[in-house]
Amino acid sequence: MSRITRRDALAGTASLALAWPSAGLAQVGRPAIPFGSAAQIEPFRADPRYREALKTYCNVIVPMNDLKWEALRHDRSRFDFSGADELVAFARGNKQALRGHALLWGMALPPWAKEMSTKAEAERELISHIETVVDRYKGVIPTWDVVNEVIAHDPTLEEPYRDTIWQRLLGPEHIEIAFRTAAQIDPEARLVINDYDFEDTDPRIVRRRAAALSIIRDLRDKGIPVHGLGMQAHLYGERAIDTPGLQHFMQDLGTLGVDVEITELDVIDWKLPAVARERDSTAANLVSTFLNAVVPARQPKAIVTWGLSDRYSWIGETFARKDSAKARPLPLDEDYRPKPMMKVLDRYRLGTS
Ligand code: 9MR
Repeated sequence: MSRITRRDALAGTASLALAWPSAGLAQVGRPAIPFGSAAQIEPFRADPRYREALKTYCNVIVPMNDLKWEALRHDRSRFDFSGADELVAFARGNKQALRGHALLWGMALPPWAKEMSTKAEAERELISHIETVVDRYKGVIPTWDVVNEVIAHDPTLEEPYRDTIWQRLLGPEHIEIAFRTAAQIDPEARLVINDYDFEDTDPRIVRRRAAALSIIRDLRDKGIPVHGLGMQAHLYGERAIDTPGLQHFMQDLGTLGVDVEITELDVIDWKLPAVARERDSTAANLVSTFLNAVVPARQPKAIVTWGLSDRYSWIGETFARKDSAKARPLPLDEDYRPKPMMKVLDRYRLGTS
């Protein structure tokens, strides 16, 4: 499979996205942090206002689903890059940076991949998948979520890994294989371990932070390049942010020399009051508390929300409210009007204080 070239993407408009583009007007005191959103191919194709919002607010774009195995590998015998290529071309045309999500995940697999049955088969498929995908976007997608959600939901020190087909067939080595392969194909790429549930005070969350650190330390000890931890940050409206715990976590990541990125920010508002104004203000405060805990302790390489407008989000389906009110997890409302959450993000996006 050939590599995507400048010409393929969008004639003459894009510069190589090896570095983050300028993130806006930095003002004294607080530098701007590259801000962006995941982009879903269906509204991207159908809704011009969606595309406009991506252009207006983002300097980073993440194909939400189109780089997953389910999209790329529907047929075992050929890769389908059509959706990913469309989003990549859009980002490059607008001089936006890209993040790739995700080279390995236990979910969003095509049926044939769920049926793999031997170690050799899993290893062969994993390596050739990563080789093909990273090579195609080499020099174009500078940052990859190499592994997504490999930490157990409730890990122990003995059993930190999530039970997936990769873990069942390859054991913990699946993580090493993924990182090693990505690094071999694109030695310049920033390689990230991406996961959820790091933010609150629950003992399970404390164990998850410890598991992340131990997995990263283990990779580092083996000389495997891991550059960043992606914190998804699907924040629960009803849970309190653990500011000291997060600050400590940032320090520990710093000691390991690992950067942090916020990769899927949104607010799970299923248990918040129905009144939109109240919900929006609680969500904005939560995002503000979270960013205040993280950013001064370790400035993220990027802040990415999992969508921009409440019109399109996974939250309403996955976390259904008891009343029938629509979920309001994102910084723009259904009509693309900025909500209080966007004001909070503006401080980081634009570097204002
Ligand atoms: O938002 C994504 C949704 O549209 C997909 O159907 C789903 C399965 O591919 O994945 C969702 O995104 C997930 C992300 O890839 C990893 N972290 C959790 C996100 C929400 O489920």
